[in-house]
Amino acid sequence: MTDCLFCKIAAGKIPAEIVYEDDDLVAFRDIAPVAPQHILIIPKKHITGPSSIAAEDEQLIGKMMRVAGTVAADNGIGNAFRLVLSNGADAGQLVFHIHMHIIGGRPLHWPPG
Ligand code: DGP
Repeated sequence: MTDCLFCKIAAGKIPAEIVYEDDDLVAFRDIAPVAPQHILIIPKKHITGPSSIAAEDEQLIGKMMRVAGTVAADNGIGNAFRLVLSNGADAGQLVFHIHMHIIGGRPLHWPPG
């Protein structure tokens, strides 16, 4: 998608502090961290959000979850981290390219905000 911020980050057209990349996924530091470790992991494929995941995306999204765990471990929070996906503006989704927040490095409370 041409006018998507995270597609542009995935394509290297907008700079980001990338901590992981492969053919399918990119993980980069959130520009407004809410914890000492706050990383976003995205598929390079444009998917608008969780409710737009198609059956053909199941393997990709499963990989995103698996790699999130390794990214967390590689950044020192492998034993205590939270994965967050927001769907829709009313849920706080600001960027409409699916992304999973990997958050850790401080106590994480429940319920989240
Ligand atoms: P959400 O509210 O779930 O849609 O989260 C969007 C996140 O994206 C938010 O935590 C801030 C982050 N973000 C927005 N613009 C940029 C950017 O240009 N670069 C980076 N690294 N993160 C961004």
